[in-house]
Amino acid sequence: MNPRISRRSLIKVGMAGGAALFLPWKPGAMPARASGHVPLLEPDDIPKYATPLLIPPAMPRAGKITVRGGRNIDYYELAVRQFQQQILPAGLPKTTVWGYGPRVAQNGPAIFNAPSLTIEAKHRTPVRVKWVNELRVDPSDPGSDFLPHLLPVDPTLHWANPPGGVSGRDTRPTFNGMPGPYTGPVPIVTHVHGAAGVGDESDGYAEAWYLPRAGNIPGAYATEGTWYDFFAGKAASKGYLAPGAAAWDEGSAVFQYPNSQRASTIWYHDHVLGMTRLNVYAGPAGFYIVRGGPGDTATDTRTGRRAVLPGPAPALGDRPRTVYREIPIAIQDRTFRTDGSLFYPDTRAFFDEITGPYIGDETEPTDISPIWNPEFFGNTMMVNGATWPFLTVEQRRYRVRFLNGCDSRFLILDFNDIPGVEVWAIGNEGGFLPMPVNLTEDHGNRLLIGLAERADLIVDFGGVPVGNHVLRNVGPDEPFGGGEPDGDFDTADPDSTGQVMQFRVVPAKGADRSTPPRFLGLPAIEPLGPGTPRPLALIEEMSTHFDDAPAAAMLGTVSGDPVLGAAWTPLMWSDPVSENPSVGDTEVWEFYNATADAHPMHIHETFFQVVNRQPIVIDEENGTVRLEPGSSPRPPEPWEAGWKDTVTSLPGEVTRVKLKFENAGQYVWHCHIVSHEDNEMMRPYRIGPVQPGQPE
Ligand SMILES: [Cu+2]
Repeated sequence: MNPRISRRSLIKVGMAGGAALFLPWKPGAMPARASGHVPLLEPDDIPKYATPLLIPPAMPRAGKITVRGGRNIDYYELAVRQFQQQILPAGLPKTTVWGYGPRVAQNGPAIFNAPSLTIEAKHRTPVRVKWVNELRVDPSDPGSDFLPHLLPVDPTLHWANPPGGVSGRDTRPTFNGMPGPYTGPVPIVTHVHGAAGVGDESDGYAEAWYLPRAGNIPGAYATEGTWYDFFAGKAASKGYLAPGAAAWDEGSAVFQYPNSQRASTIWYHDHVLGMTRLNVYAGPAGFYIVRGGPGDTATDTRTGRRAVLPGPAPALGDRPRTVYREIPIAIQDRTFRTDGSLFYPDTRAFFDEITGPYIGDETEPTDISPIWNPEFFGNTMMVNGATWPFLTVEQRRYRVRFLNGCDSRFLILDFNDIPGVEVWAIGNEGGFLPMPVNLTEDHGNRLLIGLAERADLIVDFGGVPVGNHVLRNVGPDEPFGGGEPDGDFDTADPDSTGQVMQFRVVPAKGADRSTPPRFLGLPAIEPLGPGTPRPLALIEEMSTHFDDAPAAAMLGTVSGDPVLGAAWTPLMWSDPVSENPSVGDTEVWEFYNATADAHPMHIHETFFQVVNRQPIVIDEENGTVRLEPGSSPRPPEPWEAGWKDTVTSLPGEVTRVKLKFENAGQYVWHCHIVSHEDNEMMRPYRIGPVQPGQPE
C-alpha cells in the first residue's frame, strides 16, 4: 500500500483523463477540510520541548492472592476509562483520551494515563488482572450511559459488530445504503503483547470482547464477542477469577499471565476485532516489564560478577522525586485538532481521494470501505503521552526501553544529533540479546524499530556536552519499503515527525557505577532444534473498482515448490484455521511478502528466533512466489538475535522465524500495522486439537 506506487499510476490515469493531478500526500500537508469539523492543529503551532517526559510509575496492585501450595499471585483490577490529559504543551487545550488505570489502589494513587502505568511483574510470579470496560459517562455507575467512540468507527469491515446481535457479531455486515460511523457502546479486550505461555482464555482473543455495563445498551446488541463465554468458562475452571467471585462479571474479563518467560519488555493494549487501530489510538496501552530469573542475569566480563545496569526503574512505593535511570519510552504518532481533540480520518478520501461509491452504496456498491484508511501517519510525535517532551539526563549511562506504538509508521531512531553519545542495544522483545551491539560504532548511530517492536538500549551520555540535544527519526512519513534514509526514501519531515524528543544533558552528580556495555556478558540463547517449514503469504488485495486502490491487506498460505514457483491462497479472518501445529512442534514460519511494503509480523503466545531473509520473485498475475534464482539467505540483524515476538518482513523477501508451540489453544498471528490488522491482515491459529465446546 505504498502511496508512491499508487501516486505514480494515478498521475498517469489523471493525465489521460484530463483530471486534476493527485497531490503528493504528506503528514502536515493534510487538508484541514478532511477533519470535517474543527481544523487540524499544525505541528508548527505546537511548541517543542516544553513538557518534561512522563516516566510512567509502576501500576498499583489491588492486592495479592495467596494460593495454597502454589505461588502467590499479583492481583490488579484495571479499568479503561475516558478522561482528559494534557498531551499538548500547557497553554494548549487538553485532549480527551482513554486509558487503563487501577479501579481501586492499595499501594498508591489511582492514576489513569495514556499510555498507562507500567505493570511490574516478577519472573514466575503470576499476574492476574480483572480488566474492566468502564467506557461510560460515570465509571463508578454501571447504570449510566455508555460513551461512544472518540474516533470514527467503520462498520463495513469484518469487525466486532455489537449491533449485529448474537447472530451477527464478529462478522462483516451487509448494508442497504451507506452506513455512517458506528456510535454505539465500545467493545474492548486486552492483549498483553509478548506474554508467552498464557492460556488462550487470557490472551485477549479478538472475538472475546465485551461492552461496558451501561444503562442504555440497546436490547438487540450483542454485549460480548463470540468467544467470550467459552473463555469465561475456561477461566472459571482454572480459577482465573476475582477474589470471592464465581464467574467473570459482566463488562469484564479476568486474565492470568504466568510470567514464566525470560525477563522482557512487553506491553498491553486493546485487541478488538476490526477496531484495534481506533482503540489503541484513543489511548489504551502500557508497558509490562517482566524481571528476574536466569534470563535477567548480566555479568561483568572483567570480573565474572553480576553486572550493574543503569537504574533504578519506577517501582511501587517510590519516594517522590526519585531519580530514574531505567526508563520506558513509547513513541506514538498522533494528529490533533485545534481544540486539542485527537484526529483520525473519517473518510477513505483522506487517503487517496476516493470519494465513493463505497461498500454499502445503494446503487453501485464497490469493495472500498467508506472510512477505513489503508495506513495512517500522524503529523505529531507523542512520547509517553506528551508531544515532543524533554528529559533531563546526567552525563552518564541510562537504560531506555523503546516501543514503537504507532499505527503505521516504522521508526528509524537517529542519535547523530547527540554529539559524543554511545548507544548499545542489549535487548529486544524477548529480553537480552546474546551480546551487546554497538549501534554508534557499527550501525551509524541508528536503529530501525518496526511497529510494536521494542529496543532495550544503553544510552551513554557520559561523553555528551552539556546542553540540549534532539533524538531524531529518519524513517519515512509513508509506508516503509526497506532501504536506507535519504537514498531509498525521503526521511520524515525534519521539523516535525523527524524529531522525537530532547535530552537536556547536565553534569553527573556522582560516579556512574554501571558496567560499560562492552563488558556486559549476557545470558546465552539456546537455539531451537530443527523445524518444519510453513510457508505463508503477505498479500495486498487491490480494489476491482478503482485503479491502484488497496481494498484490504491479507494473509494466506503458500503451496508448491518455492524454487520453481509456489502459489499463494489469500485467506480471510473468517476462513477456517489453516495453521494448526501440535503441542511440542517446532516450525519455521516463512513470511513471503508479496506486497510493496514492509509489514511487522506478530505471533501470539510464543517468542520466535529470526532465522534469515531471502529475496523472492513475485508473479502477481499468477499469484506465485519463488526464491530468487542464485540468491542465498542473509542472517538477521544483530539486534534481532535472541527471542522476538514481532519481525519486520520486507517487501520482495521471505522472512523466516522459528518457534516452538507449547500450549494448546486458539491464538492469532497478524500484521502490527494496526490498520492492516483491522482489515483482514490477521488470522486465527490453533495449537493442538479443536477444543470441546469452542465456538464454530
Ligand atoms: Cu501490514
